[in-house]
Amino acid sequence: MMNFETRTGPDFGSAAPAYPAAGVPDWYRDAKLGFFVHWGLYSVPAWAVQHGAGVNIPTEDAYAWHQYAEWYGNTVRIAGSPTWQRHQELYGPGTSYEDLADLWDASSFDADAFVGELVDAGARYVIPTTKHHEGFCLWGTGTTGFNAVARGPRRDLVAELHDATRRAGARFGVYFSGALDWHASDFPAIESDTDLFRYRRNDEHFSRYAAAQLDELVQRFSPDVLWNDIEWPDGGKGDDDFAVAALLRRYFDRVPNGVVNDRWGVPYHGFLTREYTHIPGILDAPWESTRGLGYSFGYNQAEDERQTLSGPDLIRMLVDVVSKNGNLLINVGPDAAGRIPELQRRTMRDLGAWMRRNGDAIHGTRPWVRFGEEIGAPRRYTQSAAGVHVHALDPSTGEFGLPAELADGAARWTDGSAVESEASGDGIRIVRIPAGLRAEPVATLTVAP
Ligand code: FUL
Repeated sequence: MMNFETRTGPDFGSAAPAYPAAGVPDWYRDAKLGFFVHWGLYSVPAWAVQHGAGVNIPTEDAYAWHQYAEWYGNTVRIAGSPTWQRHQELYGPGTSYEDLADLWDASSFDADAFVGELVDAGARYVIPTTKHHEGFCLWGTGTTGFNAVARGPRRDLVAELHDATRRAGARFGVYFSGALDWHASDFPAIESDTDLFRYRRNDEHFSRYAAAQLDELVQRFSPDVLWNDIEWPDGGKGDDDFAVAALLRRYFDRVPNGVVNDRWGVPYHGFLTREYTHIPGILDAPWESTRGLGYSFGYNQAEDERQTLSGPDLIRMLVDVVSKNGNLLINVGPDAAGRIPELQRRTMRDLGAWMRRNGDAIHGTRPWVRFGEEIGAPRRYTQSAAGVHVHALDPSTGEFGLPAELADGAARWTDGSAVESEASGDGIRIVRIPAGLRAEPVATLTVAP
């Protein structure tokens, strides 16, 4: 959970490599909602120690008790950790993490049905993990036999997800773990943030390996988003053809309307990433908030309802992020078989139902002059050609104040209910929330310009 955009890598002075022009395409700013899909060998054990209310884990134990199930391959190597202990009991001491590859049976996976659920929830883009820190490639790569076509599922999962996403009319991106690859590396387990930077790969040999993989993904799938993680090896930050600058130039040549994130460790970024972080106000630069529906990205079967965002919580989070100029990249963690666990589907169904009624006040919008009001009933603003959308985050309050700038505009509720309001002091207009909307997670009023 570190912010990788804070590091900018080696200083090359006047010999600095040439980066493509910075920027974020309109389609990305309009999309607002995407789904991350964390799926890998870690989905076989699908387990991390339970986090959340009432669980206090000292900083020095954060890695041994990692909240992310997709970190299992590291956590299991920390002797005595709860993951290590459970792994011995369940699989026997002789079973390595990588042995789980052959236990991975994805036979229930139907890419069209799977992507259909994400798009039904309102997603405009889908970003699966093509290679997470474990080093297992989910596509038929020519760079290593440690991949989903040669082992386990024996299917090209990235190709299937790509084809289904395009068929569903959504944008397709790839997550790629740039400098952390536990399969290709011979490092001890990571037990601290310091270790994380110490045990990243920085050598030229590995830079070439990672570049070949990313080039394959770009050539085969022309992804709309390159979502790199944990930076790029320092040995690949100069002006060689396997370095970030050249990779990005090749990427934008192939996908001129593409976009990249900020986790490359070089002085170049597309959108900014924020992970499990609340942003207090509008950020001028396009940004993306990401998190799991629970405390993990990879499916963690130790979690229950208490750790999982409810539909209404997720909807309020989306509105809050969009009002502040962000996109929400919410994560789904399928089980090994390729199904979305029911607890996550429940939340996604609520989101989808709300988006079908209110999606026009989210997709394609931009922030208003301020993100919302801190005083009185909580509300957030977005705007589009239709006007300013006022989102009441707690409709059970029954009413809220429309600020003076909006008090004279023609207002309408998303569901067509009549708008009842009355003038109050200071040019504010008090709007009463119709009874039929008071149980909504968020009630949205549009005020025409
Ligand atoms: C982090 C990773 O370490 C997590 O496992 C997850 O993939 C998240 C999106 O990025 O840096």
